[in-house]
Amino acid sequence: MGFKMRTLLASLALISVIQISALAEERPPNFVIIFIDDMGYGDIGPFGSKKNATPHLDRMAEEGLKLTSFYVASPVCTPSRAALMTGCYPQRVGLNRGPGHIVLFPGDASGLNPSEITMAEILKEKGYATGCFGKWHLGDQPGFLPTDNGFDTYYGIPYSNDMWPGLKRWPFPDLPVLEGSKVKYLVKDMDDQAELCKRFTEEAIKFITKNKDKPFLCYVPHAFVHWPRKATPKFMAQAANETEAQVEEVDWSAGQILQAIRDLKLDKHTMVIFTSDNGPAGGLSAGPLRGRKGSQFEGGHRVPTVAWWPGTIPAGSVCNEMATSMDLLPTFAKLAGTAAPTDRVIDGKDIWPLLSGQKGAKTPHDRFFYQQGGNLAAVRGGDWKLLTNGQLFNLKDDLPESKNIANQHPEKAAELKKMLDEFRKEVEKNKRPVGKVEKSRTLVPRPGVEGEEGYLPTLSIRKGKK
Ligand SMILES: [Ca+2]
Repeated sequence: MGFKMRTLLASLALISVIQISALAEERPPNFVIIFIDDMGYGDIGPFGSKKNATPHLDRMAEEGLKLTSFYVASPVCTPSRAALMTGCYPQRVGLNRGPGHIVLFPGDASGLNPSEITMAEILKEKGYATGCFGKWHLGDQPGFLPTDNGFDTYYGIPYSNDMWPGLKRWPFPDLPVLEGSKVKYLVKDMDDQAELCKRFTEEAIKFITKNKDKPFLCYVPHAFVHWPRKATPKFMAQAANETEAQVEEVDWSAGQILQAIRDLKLDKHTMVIFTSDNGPAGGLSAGPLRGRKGSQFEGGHRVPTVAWWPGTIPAGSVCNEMATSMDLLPTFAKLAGTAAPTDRVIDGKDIWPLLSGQKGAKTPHDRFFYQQGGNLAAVRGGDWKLLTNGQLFNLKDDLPESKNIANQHPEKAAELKKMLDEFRKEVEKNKRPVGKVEKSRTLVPRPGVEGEEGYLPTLSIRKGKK
């Protein structure tokens, strides 16, 4: 081979290397998060449910990775979502509880501080289209909504689907479905409730289709399977009850989204995470775990999680290492060619070595903190878990947390107690203020109440008065 030919080949090789990296730079992966409300660890086929038919999630797990020790940072809605969006423990961003209740209520003056940097804002900065389709629950005042926090597109309910006049315990306003920051329609009855999964799925697929030529973040926090429950007629007809019908409709939704991604030939460029915002509410299952929604036991925090990215995440694999919803922000940021913010403490860590199935990859966390009632309630370090009440469990030998062995292992209990103390101190030092507005009002009025009084924040009035 002559000198000229060699030089030519060498420069061609160089050009293709440049082209490949330019392509990666231009086209980082898409991200989809399907975030179910109140679904437990034992509610889907890949995690052992025999009751619910979840063929699409079964296939997703066969083609992807099952994470058996994936945690949310709180066992209830608002704090769990705050952690997912910011990559931080909820108390760090002031959202470990709402101002008047364990979660935010309609018209509360608090919400996600606009100065927090959400996953959507990080990705938007890198040229991503960002869409949120479903239940937000991080504040309903100006500055707190998805469209104020990095999402170009929003379609969904601003808080829980039980915060409506159908629940008589509180004087709730009508339940609005928002498009952007505007009210699109009101959820009037159970038939409207039944449509929510289908509508959010359709809007998500519309968004994916529209943005198929650029990178996107598609966040789908379903209102299902939170009470009150009703599914569309097809699912109601084939399931034993409304709870099973909702689980199966959520499975359908995941299947529709995955199929849309395949049909658009985006499957090699898209990571999809399926998980839940906290442990099981009534009628749902924590499988082998102790505790439910609201609890500091494993059932409250450990959620059924599947990661899917054909050709990149190894098919049919299982990861038992500890990982958390807070890790998605730094992991996505890295894959998008950037990094988590460095001007503040971020609790999440890059879990790409776990997701991509690197041999021998270990959890980046030597500790994970659990909550109950908005307060720090437990810590896990390795296989050990200590509750703030002094109970010690070994999760490897005793997954159902049935035997308190604090007396047999005082040195382990002391080691974990030190982690709890360190966390309290460290968060006290590095916590950031919750978002606040001076004067708040609900997005829509209470039915039948005239004038400004109809917009009073739910928790500022007592039922029966006025
Ligand atoms: Ca929830």
